[in-house]
Amino acid sequence: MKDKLEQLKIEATAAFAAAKDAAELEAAEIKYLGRKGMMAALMQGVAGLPPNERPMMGKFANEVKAVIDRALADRRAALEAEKRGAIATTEWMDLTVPGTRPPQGHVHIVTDAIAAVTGIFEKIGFTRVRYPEVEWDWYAFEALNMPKDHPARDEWETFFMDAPEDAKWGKMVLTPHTSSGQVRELKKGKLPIRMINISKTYRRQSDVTHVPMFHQFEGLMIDKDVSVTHLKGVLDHFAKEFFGAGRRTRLRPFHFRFTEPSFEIDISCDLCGGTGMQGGNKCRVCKEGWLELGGAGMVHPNVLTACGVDPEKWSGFAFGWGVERTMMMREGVKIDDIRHLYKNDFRFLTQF
Ligand code: FA5
Repeated sequence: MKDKLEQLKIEATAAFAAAKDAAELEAAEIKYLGRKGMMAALMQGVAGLPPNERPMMGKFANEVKAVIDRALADRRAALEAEKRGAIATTEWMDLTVPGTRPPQGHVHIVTDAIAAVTGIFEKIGFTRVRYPEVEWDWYAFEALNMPKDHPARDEWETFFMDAPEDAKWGKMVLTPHTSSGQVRELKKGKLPIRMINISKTYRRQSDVTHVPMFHQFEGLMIDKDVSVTHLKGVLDHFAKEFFGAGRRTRLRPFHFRFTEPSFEIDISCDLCGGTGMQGGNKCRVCKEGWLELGGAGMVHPNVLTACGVDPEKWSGFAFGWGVERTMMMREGVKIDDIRHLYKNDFRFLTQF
């Protein structure tokens, strides 16, 4: 038994030392030290010896096993070190080679337009605010000089919330226009005001120029002696900054219950170059060379009064434009259906 153990020690340590890589070392480990390996077999033999021989032989067998274990550990460490040393030649890299850029996304074009609009108005002293996506009837209509059952409300094709009516503020609606932000701002009572409210708005509409969820930007300037000239100046400044000097805008007389006088603002259509025609047909988007971007006017005294502001002392203008439509009219954008913006089609979005 002792000879056999000696023999195993010589053989196993030689086999480990000769292993050229981790796979060979593992095979040798299984052969000599595995559960069904040669060392285990000899250990079983020791267990079967007569009781008087067992302790001495057991001690010797353990010594042999310790030597073999160490030989295995030494070789494993040596192979590891060899491998690490070889990395310098097998796995070198040139840190000066330009890297591969990960694919980079970009913000949605509407988000981009919101940032651009904000930037232009902030530069001329307007403060960006945003108001809730749900609103009370009073803020959306009543305070804006549209009493209950007034037909002017129909224009806003409003979504009503399935929520209890408030005794003071009325029904809850999905904000149909950012003009309710005028009311919220005026009711704060901090005058003068230069506000630009950009928020989400909702209407029951869907076609080439309408989506059920869209954004509006609402300007409100309240001060002493503000006139239509200031309104025109601010809107012309915006149009020049956003669309470039070459585009034309026009103010068209209109009627809103919450402004007096009221206007709609059109811009010459970029899709058809302001001609109203595209390839022998009427322009799909504007049909007439001009596209309406929003409404504007001088804030009606009834609105100021409803919000606790004295119309004898203060006056001002307001305007509300659609962000999506405004963005679509940017030079070169050429989107011929507003609904593309919210289809989440990657092929469409990655064009910008
Ligand atoms: C209004 O919403 C008024 N609150 C604007 C206003 C503000 C007038 C302040 C006076 C003073 P109108 O319903 O026309 O007005 O909408 C304004 C703009 O929002 C439209 O010109 C258009 O650019 C955009 N818009 C309206 N409905 C939609 C829609 N369903 N999808 C996309 N854009 C829309």
